[in-house]
Amino acid sequence: MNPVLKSWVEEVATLTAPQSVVWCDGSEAENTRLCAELVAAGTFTPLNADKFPGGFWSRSHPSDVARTEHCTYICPEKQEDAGPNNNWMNPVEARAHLQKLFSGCMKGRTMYVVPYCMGPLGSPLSKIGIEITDSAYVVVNMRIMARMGQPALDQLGSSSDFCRGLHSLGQLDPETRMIAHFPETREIWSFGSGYGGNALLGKKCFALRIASVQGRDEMWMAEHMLILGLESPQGETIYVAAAFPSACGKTNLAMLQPPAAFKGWKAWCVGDDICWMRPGPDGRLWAINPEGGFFGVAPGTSHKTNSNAMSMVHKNSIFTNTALSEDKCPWWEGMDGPPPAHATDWAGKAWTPASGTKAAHPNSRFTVPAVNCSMLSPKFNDPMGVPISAIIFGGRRAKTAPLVYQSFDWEHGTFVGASMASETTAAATGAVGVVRRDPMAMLPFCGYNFGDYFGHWLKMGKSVSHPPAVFHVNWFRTGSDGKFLWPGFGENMRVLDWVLQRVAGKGEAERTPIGWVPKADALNLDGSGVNASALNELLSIDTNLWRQEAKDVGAYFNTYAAHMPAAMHAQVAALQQRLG
Ligand code: SAT
Ligand code: MN
Repeated sequence: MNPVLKSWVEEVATLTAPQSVVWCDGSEAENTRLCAELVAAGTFTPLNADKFPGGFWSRSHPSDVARTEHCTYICPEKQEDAGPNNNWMNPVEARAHLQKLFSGCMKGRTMYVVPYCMGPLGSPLSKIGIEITDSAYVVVNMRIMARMGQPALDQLGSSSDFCRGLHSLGQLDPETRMIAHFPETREIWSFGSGYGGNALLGKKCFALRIASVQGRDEMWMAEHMLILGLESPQGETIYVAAAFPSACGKTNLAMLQPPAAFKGWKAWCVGDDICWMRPGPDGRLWAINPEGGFFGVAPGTSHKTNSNAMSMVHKNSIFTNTALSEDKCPWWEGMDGPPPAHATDWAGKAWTPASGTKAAHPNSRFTVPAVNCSMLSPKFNDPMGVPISAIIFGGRRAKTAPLVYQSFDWEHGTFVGASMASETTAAATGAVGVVRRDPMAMLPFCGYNFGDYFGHWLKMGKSVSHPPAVFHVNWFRTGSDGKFLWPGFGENMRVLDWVLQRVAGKGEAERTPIGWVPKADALNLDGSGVNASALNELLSIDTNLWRQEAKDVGAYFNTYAAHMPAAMHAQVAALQQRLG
């Protein structure tokens, strides 16, 4: 028994006073028992055993359906280390407050000790975390989302190098909710929420907020990126990583199905949300997906948008805040076929298509084991990961950004990522559709000062002889009629094809003030239904809008004061000069 772990668990049990302590081994038997307990407690409803074997439907508290950024804190000793991009609390004050919240909070409850490994077991890139939680829902979700249980404990051995995560549902009161991170001691304290990103501590809390700090200190990168392999008809596979904000289509892109015009091409999913990258001996960046499953947005998922996801959710999956049909199948808006005549909505109420309300919550989710995905990359469990040839940034923006452009070099690419902006989505509480700066799609997830983070990106680029080429895409550009100009989904392969060509030193491009933009005939649009005038609009750059954009980005960078690298200010000036 690991003595450091043992004494921490005892310390937490003394603080939280649970009725019993259970060490989770991650076994099938344990999972069956916990799911049965969740059914008995009314938290889980078993799904139709023919259509969704091993599946469960769950509803959360109606005030606990998304990440809550206003009560998420980064607590290093110095406020400037958290930066203006984070809520900061003095760690001494935060600890005192949390001690009070957690004191006796598990009375009458079971305390689960959940060991987990982020990354392939045995990989030198993997990291161990321990989550202590009073939620069986969290345990069974963690079992899907990470390599959970005894093998993680075995990998830890007697080491004290693990991320400590303490979680309690508390009373699920939004008023006392708090998700606090202590990057200096690799600790997470999460109170008052059972929602994915707030409660499955291996995911955003560890694999991004804490890991980004570890990456800074150890010269690697923890990024909010999918990882996708594209295999040509000749059998060569190129890997790309892509950063988009939450609920902007990462899971769909990660599971892309090439359209008919790309006969013989195969796509391989390595990950849909998080990417850890390190320099390899060959001077490239090598990436692993630290997760073991997918926690995807259900609404909008259909055979048209993501048929791989539609197939993978039929086995051993958990659905949270979708609707439930009378024959005990999950349902959500945007699914293929007609809506059910009668259903139970995400709030537990009887629902019909005439109700005039959404049956599924816009941020309802499926939790699915990665092994269910039929296009899962054979490299998913490879301890060395995969070499990344291109990084793609993307946001949800109606105007400004063209369909795709390539940065001039790594430094300019870092600037392109740092100046990202996107409309907010239902993945976090608050207004939806408001444009905000979201550098590298990391605004809610970077565990330290963004100024220093951009500096780290610049350093990483210099540390490798073959840094990935950097691109920006925008699937969400609208025309004068307000309609999307680009069909998206599988058709995005047409843009990825150009990206791959550019990586190979081919692909016709035009040098513009913002970067390299494809020449009109450089994209394979065969069978896409996109006509010449739409393409023209998609690739156009409005110089006036971009002058304003450069000004806004400059002002945004200034908020990071002395932490902002001079090279980033120089990029703003260079862009302004190119725009004239
Ligand atoms: O809830 S999560 O943070 O895990 C998903 C997301 O918002 O990206
Ligand atoms: Mn995400």
